Amino acid sequence: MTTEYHDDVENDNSSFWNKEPAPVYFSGVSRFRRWLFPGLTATIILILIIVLGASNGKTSSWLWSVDQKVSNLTGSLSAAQQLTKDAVKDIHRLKFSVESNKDQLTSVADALKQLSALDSLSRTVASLKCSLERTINNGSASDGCCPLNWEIFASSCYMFSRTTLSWDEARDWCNGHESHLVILKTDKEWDYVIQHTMGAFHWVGLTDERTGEWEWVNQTPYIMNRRRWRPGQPDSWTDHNLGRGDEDCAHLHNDGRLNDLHCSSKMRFICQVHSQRS
Ligand SMILES: [Ca+2]
Repeated sequence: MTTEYHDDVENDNSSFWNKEPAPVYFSGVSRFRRWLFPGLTATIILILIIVLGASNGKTSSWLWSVDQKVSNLTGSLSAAQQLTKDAVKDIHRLKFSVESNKDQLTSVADALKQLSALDSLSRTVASLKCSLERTINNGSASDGCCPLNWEIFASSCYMFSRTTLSWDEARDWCNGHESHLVILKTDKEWDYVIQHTMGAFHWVGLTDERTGEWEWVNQTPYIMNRRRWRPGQPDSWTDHNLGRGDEDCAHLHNDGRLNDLHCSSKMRFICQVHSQRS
């Protein structure tokens, strides 16, 4: 009984030494398993928190960016609205200005009509003056008669312009005032005209545009006199960048000598008309 008991005890002891480690081992695994799920859960939650946090940061950044864009758009819209208001105001101002200018243009047209009438009146006055002189001088006007404010020299009347025109415009202006661009034939005429034009360019009635040969504006031939021209002129220069053609029109230079120049150039001019004699 004792042995059996001892054996039992031994067995029990054996059982005790042999079986005791097993529960220790299974207890560690059990604890690992017991903490595994909460640990994983906590890790996943932590990862979710981090991801959500990062995502939240990105979202906040995106929302801020959108907010800025909306703010900018609002500002742009306000500026556009202001510009539109300003444009409407400008349109109203322009409309008022156009209506005002329309009235002014009507006034200018009326003034031009009056000027035209004055020009006609001026010619009538000049003619009356001439008739009066003839009456006073028993039927002859000693110095002839010229349009008002024109200079008289020998048997011609001269108009030295202060405005500048192209050669063609100057020719037309003279023709429109019953005269022509000046034709200079005698030394006395040259000297008289040069005295009145020194220091400024003036068109004269000389051109080679029609035939290539220099001729006066009334198509009488010009006899070349080199001393009346500046050295090296006329040269028919073409590098003036003033359009088609070369220098086909003649003008008096600062020193009173001739130069050929492109006809489109603008300068003063001289008109001439034969004075009215009895
Ligand atoms: Ca020239």
